[in-house]
Amino acid sequence: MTRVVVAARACIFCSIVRGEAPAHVVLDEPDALAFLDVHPLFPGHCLLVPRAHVEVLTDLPTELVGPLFATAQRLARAVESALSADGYFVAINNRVSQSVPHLHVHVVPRRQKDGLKGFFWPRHKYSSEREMDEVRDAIVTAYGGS
Ligand code: DGP
Repeated sequence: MTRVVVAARACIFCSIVRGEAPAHVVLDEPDALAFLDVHPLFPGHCLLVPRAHVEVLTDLPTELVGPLFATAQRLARAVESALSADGYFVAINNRVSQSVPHLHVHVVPRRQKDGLKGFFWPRHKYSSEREMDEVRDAIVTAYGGS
C-alpha cells in the first residue's frame, strides 16, 4: 500500500520542507528538497527528501521514484564536484537504522582511504556555521542553482 501524506506535523524534515525549521538547503525543487546533514560523515553530506511525507522508499509512488533518483544523480554530481571528492556514496536507511521517519537519500562525498569501514561510521562536526555556509554555497553553485 502506498502511504503519502502531504506533510506530517511532527516530522522534522517536513518542517524543513515547509521552511519552518532551519537547514542549509542545497537544492529546492517542486518535488524534492536537499540540505546538509547536521551530523555529517564528511562535510558535504546531504540529505535529499521528497516534499511529500512518505516514510520509506516502498511508500513512494512509483512515478516519483525515477524523478527523485534523477535528482539524486544530479546532486551526487554536484557534491562530488563541489567537495573535490574521489567518489560518493548514496544510501537510504529504511526503518532499520532510520532515525527520521521521512524518506531521505544520503549523498556523501567519499575519498580514497577516508576511513569509512563497513557501516561503523564516526560522524564529524562542522568547525563552524561559516564552514557549513561555504559548503552549502559550493554545492549550490556546482548544482547550477542560485
Ligand atoms: P538516518 O539515520 O538514515 O535516518 O539519517 C538521518 C540523518 O538526519 C542523520 O544523519 C542526522 C540527520 N538529521 C537529523 N535531524 C536533522 C535535522 O533537524 N536537520 C538536519 N539537517 N539533519 C538532521
